[in-house]
Amino acid sequence: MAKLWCCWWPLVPLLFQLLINSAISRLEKATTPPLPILPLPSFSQLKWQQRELIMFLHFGVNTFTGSEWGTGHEDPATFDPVELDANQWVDTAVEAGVSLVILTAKHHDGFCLWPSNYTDHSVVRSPWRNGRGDVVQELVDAAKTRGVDVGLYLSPWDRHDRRYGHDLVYNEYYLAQLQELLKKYGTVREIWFDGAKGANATNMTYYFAEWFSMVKELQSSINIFSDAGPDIRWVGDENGSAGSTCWSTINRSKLAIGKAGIEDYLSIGDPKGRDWLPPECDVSIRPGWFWHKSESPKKLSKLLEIYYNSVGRNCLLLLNVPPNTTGLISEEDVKRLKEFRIAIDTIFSTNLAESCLLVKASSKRGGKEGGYGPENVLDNDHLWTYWAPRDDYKGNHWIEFTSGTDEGLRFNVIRIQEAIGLGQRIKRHEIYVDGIRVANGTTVGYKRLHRLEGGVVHGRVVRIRIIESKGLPLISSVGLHFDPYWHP
Ligand code: FUL
Repeated sequence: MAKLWCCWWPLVPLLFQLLINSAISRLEKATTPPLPILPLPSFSQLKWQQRELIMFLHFGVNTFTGSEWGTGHEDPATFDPVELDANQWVDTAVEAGVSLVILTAKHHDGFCLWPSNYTDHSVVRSPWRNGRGDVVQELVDAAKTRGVDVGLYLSPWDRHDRRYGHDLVYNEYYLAQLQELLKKYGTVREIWFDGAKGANATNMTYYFAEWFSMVKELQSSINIFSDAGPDIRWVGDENGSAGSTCWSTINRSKLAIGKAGIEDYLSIGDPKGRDWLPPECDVSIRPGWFWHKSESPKKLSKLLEIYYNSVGRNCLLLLNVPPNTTGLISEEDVKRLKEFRIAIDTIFSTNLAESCLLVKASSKRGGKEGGYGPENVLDNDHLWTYWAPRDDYKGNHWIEFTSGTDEGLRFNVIRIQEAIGLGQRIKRHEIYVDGIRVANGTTVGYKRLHRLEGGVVHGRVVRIRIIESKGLPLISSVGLHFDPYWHP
């Protein structure tokens, strides 16, 4: 017996190692996700990004006086939207596929759409609802019933209040109003700090640090919008168009609210940016922000162009639809919005890539069972399931779709989405159909849409090549679509 043990004992460490290895390999069964590349979006920024389309409601004394920037001397008696129905506003939003509506609680003229305790320049002095109305409350109630979120715009520039220009008292006044709005009306998902100020306006220092801290203290899930964030940045123009290169990353230290000359930086962002600060494209469905009798809504083709240049360039589209003097969104705007929604659904509800026989890629993380195969780009999760190449793959990264039919694929729009939860990465990409390049671009981000300048293409094999990226490219979704409204 002793002899037998003698010849076996040198094998004990080996057996031990085998046991450990098998335990580890059981643990290693699921391939781990790749490392993120910083900076990353916050939870609220990620939720916001998925909204794609949000609605602005510019409403106030300007609606009645026909101006865009009120003087601050307007008589509150002019505000009398006799048929105001916030349910109609929110129904219009829901039909357009909007999940967040942002109201101008106070524009530059200083008139408050809620009964503020800190000024009488408000609905209280108007004939509307005999001075007992509250537009903010009516919007909040209508939105709540329909499961829509609310955001508020509180203009820093106030042309009415006499405290404006006196730093301490005006900042106290502004903070008091912020507290009213953020305490009294339930959850507010976005707050808009507009950077506009007239050329001859009184000098004034805004205490942004105090404002932003107070906002975050009162509303944990809110996103703060301004020229400089801290959560959402202005895109640098008001035509609803982002740069064709558009990074969600930027350096906040280079930005300031109301600063001129940074528009291009805002529009393009910065691949080396240390802050995740995605852009929002604000634009009005009409020429003005406020409703004016003589103006009409943009054509459907214009709205679609805006959609491709904003949502299709890694941005959110904040589309303004101003209620009119009766207090309703005009029928022609409602109709145009419906057409817009129908068009978006028509274009994107069918993904021809799903009909492909074969989807393959240059490499995939974790091999066959890794869970990061190219087929992930065809499911409905556009964030957390994605195609990932192998860590050590050195060649060009590509993903390819092959049609199984003789007729092949006929499309004029290509959609690519990155798994931005792990950082924005792609710097340059190209798209080939049967070996011929049909489109190329730089950034992708949450969503990149190529509406083909050359019109419809017809072919069997579609390949997306990632020419340059920060680390490995991670693609969460690809779509090949047909846009019947596009006639280049
Ligand atoms: C600008 C303002 O001056 C406009 O009136 C409008 O509110 C727009 C959204 O922002 O800076």
